[in-house]
Amino acid sequence: MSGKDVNPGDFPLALWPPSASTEAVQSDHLILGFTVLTLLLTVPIFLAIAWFAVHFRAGKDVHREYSDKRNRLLEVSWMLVPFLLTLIFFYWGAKLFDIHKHPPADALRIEAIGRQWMWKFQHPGGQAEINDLHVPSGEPVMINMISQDVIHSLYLPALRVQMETLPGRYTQLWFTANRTGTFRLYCSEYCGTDHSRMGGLLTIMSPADYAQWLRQSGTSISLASQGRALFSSYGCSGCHGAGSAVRAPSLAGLYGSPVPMLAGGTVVADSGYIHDKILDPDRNLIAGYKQVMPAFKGVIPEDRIVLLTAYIKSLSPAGQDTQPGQAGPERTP
Ligand code: HEC
Ligand SMILES: [Cu+2]
Repeated sequence: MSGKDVNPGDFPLALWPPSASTEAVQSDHLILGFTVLTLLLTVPIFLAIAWFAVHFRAGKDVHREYSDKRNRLLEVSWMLVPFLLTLIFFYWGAKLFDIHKHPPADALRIEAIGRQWMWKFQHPGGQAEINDLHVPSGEPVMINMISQDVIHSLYLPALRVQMETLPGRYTQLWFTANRTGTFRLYCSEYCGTDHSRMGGLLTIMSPADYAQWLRQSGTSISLASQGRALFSSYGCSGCHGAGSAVRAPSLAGLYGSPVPMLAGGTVVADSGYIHDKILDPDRNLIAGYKQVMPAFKGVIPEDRIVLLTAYIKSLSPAGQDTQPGQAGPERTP
């Protein structure tokens, strides 16, 4: 275990939380820079208002005549200069937003499920944890998340990242931590009675400590292999398996490839598509098949959809790199 740099109970009201990534520091610079600019633009106005209020107060003998002196250059410049200055922040903010929206393709992928009132995290090797999250430092980590019930929001203040978890739709956030330590994680979207308890600790470990933590934490059955077991226990293999009497599409090679739709056009089979197809197969009907698949909405919880998707993913070359070895392709004709 790495040393604990921060004791989460120590500074419950710290206004400036510790930062644990270079992107976090960049966000801080943006916020500080914008605060300074806002002060530069507003403080002189408030000082002037105060001065005018005192100087021109009722009863004081001062010059109050209308003046027709005009300085066009001055008037244009005090609109244009603040506009251009704030525009810099628009580009700066958009650039950071763009970085936050595009996780690197080789990022370590951790699945998160929010539900009233807990977080569940699933690592690719199958290790699962509740409320606490362990991640390695020095490498990009992408958290792919969804909600089992209402809207939640995963907030990792030390990394300055926060993302809503929505029912029925995957959202992502990513970061590369640059130090080890223990920090807080929260749900930052009011989600019911025990919302305030929906949080835990984020532990950032050195890659070696993380590898050791993975080895020590329970199951060594990968998400894909757990998914393969579910694939037969839910009866999916009865239709999608080799030699099935039902005419159902082969799921080998599905992940990442375009699927022709009955309504025309194609849809690329990503996690979101597979998720929707399992829960509500009557939506997005596929060309060339008779839809006989039962809807699994309300039957299969989100954390198991993640496992099934990991299994289906492992049947494709596109999913091989993230789920090495474990599940051998089970090809259907
Ligand atoms: C009764 C047979 C049957 C069962 C059981 C079944 N499916 Fe299907 N499945 C189908 C059929 C038929 C389709 C094509 C539906 C269409 O026309 O849209 C399909 C489509 C799919 C697709 C989209 C495939 C593509 O090529 O785009 C996925 C993913 C899928 N099923 C996963 C599953 C999973 C996971 C399970 C188990 C939880 C399951 N299915 C259970 C018959 C079945
Ligand atoms: Cu919540």
